Amino acid sequence: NKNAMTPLDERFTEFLLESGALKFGDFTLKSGRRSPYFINAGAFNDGRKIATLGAFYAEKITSAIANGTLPEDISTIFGPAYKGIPLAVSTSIALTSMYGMQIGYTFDRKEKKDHGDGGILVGTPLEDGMKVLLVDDVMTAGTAVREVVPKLKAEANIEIIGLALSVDRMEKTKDADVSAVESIQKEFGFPVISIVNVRQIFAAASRMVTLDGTSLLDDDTRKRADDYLVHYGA
Ligand code: OMP
Repeated sequence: NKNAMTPLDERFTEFLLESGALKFGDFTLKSGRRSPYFINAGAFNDGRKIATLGAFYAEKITSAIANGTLPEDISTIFGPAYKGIPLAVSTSIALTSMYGMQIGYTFDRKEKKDHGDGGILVGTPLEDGMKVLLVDDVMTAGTAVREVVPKLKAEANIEIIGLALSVDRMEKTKDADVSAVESIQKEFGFPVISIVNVRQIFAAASRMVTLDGTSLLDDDTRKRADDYLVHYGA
């Protein structure tokens, strides 16, 4: 059984599999690429799973604070609607309850609101000088993040201090040989951290065996994943 001594990537891979968030098959991605695996953050759909997910993000974020990648005075966690909302909420809860951090959460509306406060953001309001950490689920090409950054900058003179993902699929962007994560880091000048990347997932899953001693990841699946990464991997 897993305990705190087990590396984060191994514990998180087990959590992905156990939650049904990691699936093998034939999937068409947002980018149009056909992938033999898919990570669905929508599978974290009950109290235990979303609390556990928030705790994983908090663990990754606090180690990034400890090694100087992220500052410790983060004002708020921003999660883009809709899937980023439970991520921002569960991560801020975990950072407060497990690490005693004082931190807000913020998310956007997808629809325009023409009554009441008329605002496009919900949660901790963004104000000049705030340090905002973005959270998102899975990054393939980085499209989602590119859309949200200008929206936040228009709201106030904030500093986006980083982006925390659950899974970095480590894929090349269409027109460059670098990964989407690297190109986002370069383009926006903030660090991108992920709980795991896809190579760590496959390495960890290959080491896992079922009760009858067979590998959890059969050779055929492993090969299709490797082939996919030869083609699209950065
Ligand atoms: P980009 O915005 O292009 O980086 O694609 C990431 C988004 O695609 C995620 O936020 C999901 O909406 C979706 N996605 C997954 O959720 N899991 C995957 O394994 C792959 C994708 C995808 O379509 O690329």
